[in-house]
Amino acid sequence: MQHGHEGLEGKDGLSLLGDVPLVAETPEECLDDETTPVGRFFVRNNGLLPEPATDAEGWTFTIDGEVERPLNLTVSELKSRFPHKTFRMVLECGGNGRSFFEPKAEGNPWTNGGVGCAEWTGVSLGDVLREAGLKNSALFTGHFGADPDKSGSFEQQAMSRGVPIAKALEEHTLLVWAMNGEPLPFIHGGPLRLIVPGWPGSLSQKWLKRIWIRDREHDGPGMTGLSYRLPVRPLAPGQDGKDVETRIIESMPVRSIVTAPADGSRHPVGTRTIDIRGAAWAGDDEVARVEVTLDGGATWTEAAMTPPRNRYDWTRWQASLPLPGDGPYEIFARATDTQGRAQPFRAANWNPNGYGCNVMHRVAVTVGQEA
Ligand SMILES: Nc1nc2c(c(=O)[nH]1)N[C@H]1C(S)=C(S)[C@@H](COP(=O)(O)O)O[C@H]1N2
Ligand SMILES: [Mo]
Repeated sequence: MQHGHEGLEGKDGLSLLGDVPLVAETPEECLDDETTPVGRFFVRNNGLLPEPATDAEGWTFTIDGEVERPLNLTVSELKSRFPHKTFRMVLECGGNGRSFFEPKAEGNPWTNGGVGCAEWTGVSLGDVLREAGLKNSALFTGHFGADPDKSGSFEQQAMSRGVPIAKALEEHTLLVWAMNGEPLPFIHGGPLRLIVPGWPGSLSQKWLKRIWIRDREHDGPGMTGLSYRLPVRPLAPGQDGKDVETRIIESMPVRSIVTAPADGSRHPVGTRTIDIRGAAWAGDDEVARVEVTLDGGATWTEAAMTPPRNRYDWTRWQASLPLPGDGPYEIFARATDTQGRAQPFRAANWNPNGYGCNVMHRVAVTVGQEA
C-alpha cells in the first residue's frame, strides 16, 4: 500500500518501483478485474509531475508541422467537433517483464505489472489529423507533454516519442479525456493524453500539449540510442549494446498473467480442483489460445477465453484443473498469438535496456500444508 504518497492518492495495492520519477506497478493478483479500476492502474513517469490543470475543458493542444492547417484546440472543442469513441484497451510499459532478464537489464525492474486495461474515451487522432490536412511529407508524429524532466527543467521533454503516420491514423489511436467513464485522472495524464494501443506505453503521451507532424522519424528523448529499440541481430545475454544495429519497437509481444490464485497462496487440505483465471494480450496481434500447466509443461490444458470487446482489449481466460493430491504446485500460463508466437519458459531476446520480456508467468501455490 502506498497511501499518502504524493501522486499515488487513491491507489490500492501497487508496488512502488521508484519515487522520482514516480513509478508503481500492479501485482498480478490485483489485475483480476475485467476492467482495471483506476485505483489499481500502474503509474509510470519519466520526469516530474506538471502543475495540475485548473480548467480541464480549456486545456489546449496543438497540431503543427507537416499539415495544411495547424490546429490549436481545447478539450471542449475536441468534444464538440469530433465523434466520440470508447474502447477498452491495454496500456503496457515497454519494459514490462524486465526483471526476469538474466543478467539484469537497465531500467525499472517491472515484474508483470506494468500493464492495465481500461476504458478510454476520446476521439480518434486520425479524425483530427484529417481536419488539419496531412501533407504528403507527413511521415511521423512527435508527442509533447506538459511535464518537466527529472531535474525539473522544461528545456527538454521528459519523454517525447512518436509513431509512423499509419499507426497515428488507426481508429483506436485516441486523444483521451476519460478513463473508465470518469474524467481522466491527473496522474494518468488528465486533462488530455494519447493512447497508442499495442505499442510501448511510452507513446501514450500524458498531459498532451502538442503533436508535431514530421517529415522524418521523430528524434525526441526516448527515440534514439537504445531507448525503445531492440537489436536487429540477437545479443548474448549481458552483451554490450554499443554500436549494434537497432530498430524501433512497434507491437508488444504476446503475454498472459495469472490473476488468481495469487502467488504464494495456500489452499485447504483436500482441495482437488483449482480454478485459475487470468488475462492475455498480444500487442497489435490477437491471442489465439492460452494454456496452463501444473506439471512443468508435461501436460497443458487449454483455458476458456472471453472474447475481447474490441481490438486491443485484453482476453480474460479461465481454467479448472484437477489436483492429484495435497502439496506444492507451480502454475505456468502460456499465451500464443495468431502468428503462432508463444511465450517462452525462459527469458529470451536479452537486450541491454530490457524490453519485451514475455517469459511465462509462474505462480506457486500450496495445497493442504501447514504454514
Ligand atoms: N508526458 C508524459 N507521458 C508519458 C510518460 C511520461 O513520463 N511523461 N511516460 C510514458 C510511459 S513510459 C508509460 S508506460 C505510460 C504510463 O501511463 P500511466 O502512468 O497512465 O500508467 O505513460 C507514458 N506517457
Ligand atoms: Mo513505459
